Amino acid sequence: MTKTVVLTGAGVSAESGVPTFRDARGLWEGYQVDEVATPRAFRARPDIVHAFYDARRASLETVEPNPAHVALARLEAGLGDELLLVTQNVDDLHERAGSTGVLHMHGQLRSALCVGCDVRSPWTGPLGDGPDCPACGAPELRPDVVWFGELPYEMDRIFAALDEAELFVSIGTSGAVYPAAGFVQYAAARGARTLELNIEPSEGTHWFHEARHGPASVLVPEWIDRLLG
Ligand code: BJW
Repeated sequence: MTKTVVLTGAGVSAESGVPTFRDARGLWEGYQVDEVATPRAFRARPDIVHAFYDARRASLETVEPNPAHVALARLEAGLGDELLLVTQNVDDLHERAGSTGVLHMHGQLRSALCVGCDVRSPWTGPLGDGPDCPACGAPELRPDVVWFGELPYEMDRIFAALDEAELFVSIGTSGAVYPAAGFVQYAAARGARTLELNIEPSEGTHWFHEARHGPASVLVPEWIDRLLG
């Protein structure tokens, strides 16, 4: 079996109705990135930042996994421990499709992080009304997402898997945000074959050995059918 690292981005959830970030009508249309996606923005205007994430958390109730998420769950069943599925997405559509070992490097909407005690708690409701932390009781919860300037989660585990990977596949990400955008070069330098599946060439498309362009709901099941035979 092939040791495989798959990286997904907003494009894998686009056909489920979750907006991407940088496309037209993306999440940041109407917002400046630095209004909502930095620790400084949160300190300056927690009301705006909470409203942005509370709305996105609530909208998860209206979306469902698409065939790309379902196929990736099938890949996990086929490859077992040989697969590490890393997502930049903060939605839970991989889990709802049946994936169990997903590494959310940019955090999760359905989780809250306590600024006081650093404990992460499952969370489905709003945070804007200042609820207490279930662990320490302080009313200091923030969205458990990784903003610009913060360290993404579990980087050691990701780079260890990239060190060993024979195949690295990037799905539905623009390649605009580091460190995820650098995984392709890192994996290729250590001997992995690299494949991009995206609706259009990403910013880093030239770094991949192979790139296929089309909707994730079509390309991902096709690729996985062929891989699993
Ligand atoms: C489809 C499709 C369909 C559409 N089918 N495809 C150089 C090196 C290292 C770091 C930096 C650097 N320069 C600057 C930095 C710092 C910064 C950074 O990258 N800035 C850039 C603006 C340049 N990075 C950081 O600050 C990160 N931390 C960090 O670097 O710490 C230090 C460190 C050093 C070394 C090792 C480790 C750490 C933190 C970044 C945090 C990003 N956070 C966000 C917000 C999360 C919360 C939230 O959701 O609101 O994460 S930003 C946003 O972008 C979000 C996403 O996960 C991320 C990536 O976006 P993604 O998924 O690619 O979405 P889009 O919209 O950009 O693209 C979608 C793609 O899908 C497009 O290509 C479409 O065409 C395609 N598509 N429909 C297939 N149907």
